[in-house]
Amino acid sequence: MSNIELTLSIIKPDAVERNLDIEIKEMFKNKGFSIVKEKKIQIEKSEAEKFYKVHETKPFYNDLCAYLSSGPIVVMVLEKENAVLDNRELMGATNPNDAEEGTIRKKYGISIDKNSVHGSDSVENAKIEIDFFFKD
Ligand code: IDP
Ligand code: MG
Repeated sequence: MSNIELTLSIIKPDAVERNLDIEIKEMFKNKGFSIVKEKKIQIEKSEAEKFYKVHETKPFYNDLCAYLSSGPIVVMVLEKENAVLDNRELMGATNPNDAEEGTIRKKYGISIDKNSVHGSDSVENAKIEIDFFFKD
């Protein structure tokens, strides 16, 4: 049985700044993801605060929101069988030091905060996050 899903991916400012968006998009395509929507934008800190609201009680929340709004990002809707989990696997662990070989964060991540990509963590959150960026 097929289980085609959509998930939201963000190429974060540290990676866009280093012009890694083309390479990262190639990594998605090579793993069988289709990029069905895509835009390069810069968001306000207030928007980052809404996007990362689940983390509002964390000590790193303010820095995280300042960072996500600090420069251009590439926001994408990815489509694939089991897209949510497969994207999490391709991204690698939150801390690039813990990420497996062959993952995006191992290859390109600089630190736990500058870890190059965001990916939805559940089908439910993928819907919410896709609406957040692409509901017109
Ligand atoms: P995820 O991006 O792998 O889903 P989350 O736990 O949802 O990880 O955290 C969201 C983002 O917040 C991470 O990608 C990372 O940039 C940042 N972050 C998470 N934990 C820490 C931390 O302990 N210090 C600084 N930044 C953190
Ligand atoms: Mg997360």
